[in-house]
Amino acid sequence: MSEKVVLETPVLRKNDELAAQNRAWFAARRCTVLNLMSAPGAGKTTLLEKTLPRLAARRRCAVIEGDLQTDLDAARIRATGIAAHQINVNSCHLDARMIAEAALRLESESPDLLFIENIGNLVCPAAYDLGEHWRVTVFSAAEGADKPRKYPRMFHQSDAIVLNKIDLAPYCDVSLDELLESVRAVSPHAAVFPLSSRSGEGLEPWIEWVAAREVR
Ligand SMILES: Nc1nc2c(ncn2[C@@H]2O[C@H](COP(=O)(O)OP(=O)(O)OP(=O)(O)O)[C@@H](O)[C@H]2O)c(=O)[nH]1
Ligand SMILES: [Mg+2]
Repeated sequence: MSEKVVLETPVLRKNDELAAQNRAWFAARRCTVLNLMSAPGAGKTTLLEKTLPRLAARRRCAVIEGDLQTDLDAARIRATGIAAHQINVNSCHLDARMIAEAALRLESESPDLLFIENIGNLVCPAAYDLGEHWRVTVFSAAEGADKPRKYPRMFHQSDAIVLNKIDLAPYCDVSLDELLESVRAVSPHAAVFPLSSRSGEGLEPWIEWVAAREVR
């Protein structure tokens, strides 16, 4: 345990320094950055596919996509007409250095709203500040009402929590009330958005929350 602390601390300290530089770099360009985190398959890309066209009239959007392999997600985003840059990394999380490099590639788009889709993982991304202004956890309601309590860090650190796939909850014996209680227990102050990216139910409050985000 003590060995783990010795190894991790300098890595995270260096990452925090770079993240602070990223935040200032984005702020100087009036670019608001959202870091979307979740377990694999919770619906981050689907949520973006539904969200981006609704924002297009109000905000100039761009996306950084993180994945181990393939540029499938970036292709899905580009199909909506929004610029996307894919990062492929052999890692369970994105870090601030990767974002610094990727942001340069999207600079010519001069986005005022930049989404980062993190690597699908409910644990590691929570430890790495990317220089974002807002953190969002996307959780699939099909995965069980106990999960926010079992994997609290990501939920606890998020400004907003999207409870996606509410259309599936009844088929998975998941009580939405219990899930909301579990979320509130670990993250009492986050904005919570139960919705279905598939049916569009509940999407509107989420869109309005995103549209109102500014650099902070
Ligand atoms: N029923 C239902 N399915 C959904 C919903 N949102 C996403 N899906 C499905 O869930 C699967 C995974 O969605 P993605 O958007 O690829 O998830 P992701 O979080 O981007 O996945 P990774 O990038 O691989 O971590 C796809 O088959 C989607 O069609 C939803 O609200 N309801
Ligand atoms: Mg994805």
